[in-house]
Amino acid sequence: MGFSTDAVHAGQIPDAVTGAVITPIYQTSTYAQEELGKHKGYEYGRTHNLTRQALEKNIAVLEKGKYGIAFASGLAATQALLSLVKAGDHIIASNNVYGGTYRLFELIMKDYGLDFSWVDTSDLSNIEKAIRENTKLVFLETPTNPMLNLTNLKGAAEICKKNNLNSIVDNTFMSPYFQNPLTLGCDIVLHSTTKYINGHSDVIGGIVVTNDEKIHERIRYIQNAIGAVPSPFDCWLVLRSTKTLAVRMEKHNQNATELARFLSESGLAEKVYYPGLKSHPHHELAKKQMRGFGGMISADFGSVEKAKKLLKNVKVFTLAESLGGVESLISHPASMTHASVPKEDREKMGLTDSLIRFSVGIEDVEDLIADIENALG
Ligand code: P1T
Repeated sequence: MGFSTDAVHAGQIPDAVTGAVITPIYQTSTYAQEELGKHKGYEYGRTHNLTRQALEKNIAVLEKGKYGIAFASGLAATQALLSLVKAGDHIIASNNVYGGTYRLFELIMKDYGLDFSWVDTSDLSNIEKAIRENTKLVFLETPTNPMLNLTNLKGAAEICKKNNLNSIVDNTFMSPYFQNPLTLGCDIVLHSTTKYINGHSDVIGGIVVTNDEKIHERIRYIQNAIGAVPSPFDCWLVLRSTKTLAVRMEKHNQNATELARFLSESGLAEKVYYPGLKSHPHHELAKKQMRGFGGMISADFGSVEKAKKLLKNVKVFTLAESLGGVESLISHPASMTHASVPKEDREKMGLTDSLIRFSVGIEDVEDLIADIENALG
């Protein structure tokens, strides 16, 4: 089936009792058992929930994977993946990831005996050079948040296979509509469903997708044992949203393409980072491994004063953390999403104090362009 057909139908079984077309919200913490040891396969809400199962199946199909395991947030999903390694193991990670991922790895999990190397994975030789005896995982984010750098996933997956390492890809920025890392040979896909997959800025959630039975078994075990599960209502909201993922992503992509062109041609910004621009260093790779360029743009306005003026005066864009919703958001990564990253490391990758990140929504693009012009006017 095509993506949109799967988005609407995969994992959606009409309710057995009433025939309800939409999967019900099974808002229950436990299930009646007929007698000791005899039940319908549902024992306890943390372990089993049919609304959650429907969501997991739906997103697994969209990511071309066999198994989906849902979590209460993107970071809870990331944390669960670290249970694939143990104290003394080493992980290679993209040097520019979401600031919260950096904080979890570097400022929390390091204290539990894990070791991390942060490398620019857009150059595959950096991954090879960082491999040690005790390396177990390669954690990739592509395009990265907020610099929008790309990693060649096919090449990275080959290196991982050759060296017996598991590859994880945070695919949040592209959503399964524009990029499917499992089809490029990667082992695990991770999403913050808070972003494009839910798309309406009203849920915090995460999911892991894989084709590997052993990884699935381990992460499923962790989902229950640690218990960071999403609520049935949140699963239902996300399931409602995946049905329109394709149409939303098309519009995000179209609006961001126009806005990126405007920002770079108008001269309002000094540097514009968007994989769809020919000037982007990884534009050719973007055309190959993605089916669109997404809705995220970063731009350096050259001075903190100009950046602040823009953030203060926009009216259609909302100054807020997060991304991927139908409404356009604007943010200041250095002081907001990436404040945990040391300033020196931020600046090395171009994440300056005058960098602004745009999450381009699905409004009329003329209004978005006028909003930026007026704010700086
Ligand atoms: O917020 P949460 O659902 O826990 O997801 C964390 C996360 C993981 N991966 C990526 C690429 C992300 O962008 C995020 C969350 N990001 C933001 C809140 C933000 O404004 O960038």
